[in-house]
Amino acid sequence: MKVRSVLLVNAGSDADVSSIANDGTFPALGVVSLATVLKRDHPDVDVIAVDGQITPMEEIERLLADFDPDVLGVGVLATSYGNALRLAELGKQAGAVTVFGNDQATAMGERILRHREAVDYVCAADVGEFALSALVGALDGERPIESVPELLYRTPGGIARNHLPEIPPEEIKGSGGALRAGVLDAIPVPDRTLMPGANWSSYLDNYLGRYGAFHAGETVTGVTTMNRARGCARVKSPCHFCGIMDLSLRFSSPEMFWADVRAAQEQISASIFYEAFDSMSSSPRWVQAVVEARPDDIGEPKFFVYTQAAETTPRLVELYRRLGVYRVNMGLEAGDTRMLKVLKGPRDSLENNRRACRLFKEAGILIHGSLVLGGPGETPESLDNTVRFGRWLIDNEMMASLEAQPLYPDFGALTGTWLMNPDLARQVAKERGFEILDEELLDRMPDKYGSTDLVDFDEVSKDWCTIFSHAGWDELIDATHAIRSYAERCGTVTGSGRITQSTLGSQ
Ligand code: B12
Ligand code: SF4
Repeated sequence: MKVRSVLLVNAGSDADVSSIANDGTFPALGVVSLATVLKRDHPDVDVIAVDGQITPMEEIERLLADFDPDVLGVGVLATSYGNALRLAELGKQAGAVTVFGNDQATAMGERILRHREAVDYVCAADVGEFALSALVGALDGERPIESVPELLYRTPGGIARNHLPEIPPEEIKGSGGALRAGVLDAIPVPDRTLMPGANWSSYLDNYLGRYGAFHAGETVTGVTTMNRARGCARVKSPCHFCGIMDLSLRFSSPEMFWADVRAAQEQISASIFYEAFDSMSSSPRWVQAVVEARPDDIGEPKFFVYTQAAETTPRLVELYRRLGVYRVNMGLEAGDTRMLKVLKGPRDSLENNRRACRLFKEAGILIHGSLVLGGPGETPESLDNTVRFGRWLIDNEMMASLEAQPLYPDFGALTGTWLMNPDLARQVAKERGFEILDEELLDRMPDKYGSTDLVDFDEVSKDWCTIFSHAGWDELIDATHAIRSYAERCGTVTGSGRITQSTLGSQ
């Protein structure tokens, strides 16, 4: 076949999935970046990228029928799998080749191909641009399918996976230290005009509706996500609930960072940038290099970045201020030192959380925080400490937004790995000093969740709670409500991730 048109859709959250504070306010950059590389490598192909999180499903269905793409690519998260499958079925009926990517596809690729005929390919790459471009080349008959990086597909001998570098070595400029430092320069600056203008207007409207009050006296002209660094210093010992697939530290050059900012200013008048670097505090040296390379004529872009309490120092805060950071996303996780050490590691503590929050408050930097309830060994007392910490944060006017949710054991995270491997769970419990509270249920987990592609995330969270938490499920839900309703009463934006609205119940 000759591929003439590609439709890329970030699937929106399935019905009933509870909203997080930032849902619909920042763009799904993945599909835009994929579209950019496709246009560069295959200039004759028509490409459209849309975000299903803010585009009604009927509109996407209409687009699918009118555009009639040869290839339909869908970005799939655990919380959007139902919508993604519906799109794949419609695409298949219309004769398109279908390919899934993003976190759910990476974690569940083999199961998806085993259970879902409507899905032809799964791309398990963290950096998916070059894989998708190579897939289009393979469909055009220009290269073998076996050469497409991190692609999963059916063969007469079973499901194959091409374990190949996701960024082709020839795309990486420089060598040695420079290679690691600038590896993400291989990803071109996204052409944000490949996503419809209506999507960009919706992000801006949603953002202003939720956070406009924090920008009094200033004109916000556009919001965007950008991603010029990935990874986290905890790569060898991640937080137990962290489901991010590849935590190795990778960067773009500072020049590329600013080229990306400038392009977004020109293309969609962006003035607010969500840099999705998983942990910006993990590399103050890179932040400093970016600050030093700041062009004089770049204006006043404002940044929202991920940071860790344990890595927050006065020097880092000063670097953030010079960069233009106005808000940080900090996974505070708990208000109880014992729980913080179990969930994250020895450097974390309630005092460290408080210290980091004070430093940001003094610097006038807003905080988006989240709390995870029901970690291993959670007790009613530790839960209470976390609820009290939530109130302290709000009373001290430190929070632009505060989320709370029961722990979801992502199958890509250590917590999910323990469910799939009960012996490992027992060994870790012994080493880290927490108990297995329901041995029989733990032993049933691999059979219950090990081969299906349809995981009910409320149920798996409840099972987790029964096995690992002394505080019961109802107590976790009550604590979630206590934190969220206090936030709402005080005018703080709030939300909960990876749980359905029906399970959460009304406020
Ligand atoms: C920024 C961000 C957001 C933003 C923007 C939304 C978005 N969809 O990107 C906001 C704040 C709005 C958001 C919302 C949500 N998010 Co979010 N978010 C992120 C974050 C921090 C970065 C994503 C990003 O922009 N990366 C940069 C871009 C360039 O890369 P990318 O999106 O990963 O895409 C690349 C690859 O995945 C792949 N790829 C992606 N799609 C496709 C499609 C095809 C066909 C192919 C071939 C490849 C491919 O190629 C892309 C380019 O390299 C990630 C964490 C992380 N580090 O990935 C979490 C993350 C993706 N979010 C997550 C969740 C749970 C959510 C919510 C469901 C929250 C909720 N309500 O419960 C919603 C979902 C909304 C939705 N359906 O889009 C989880 C997903 C977990 C999972 N296993 O499914 C993550 C991994 C964080 C985590 N560990 O908990 N999120
Ligand atoms: S949750 Fe954040 S701090 Fe923890 S390992 Fe993942 S990226 Fe790093």
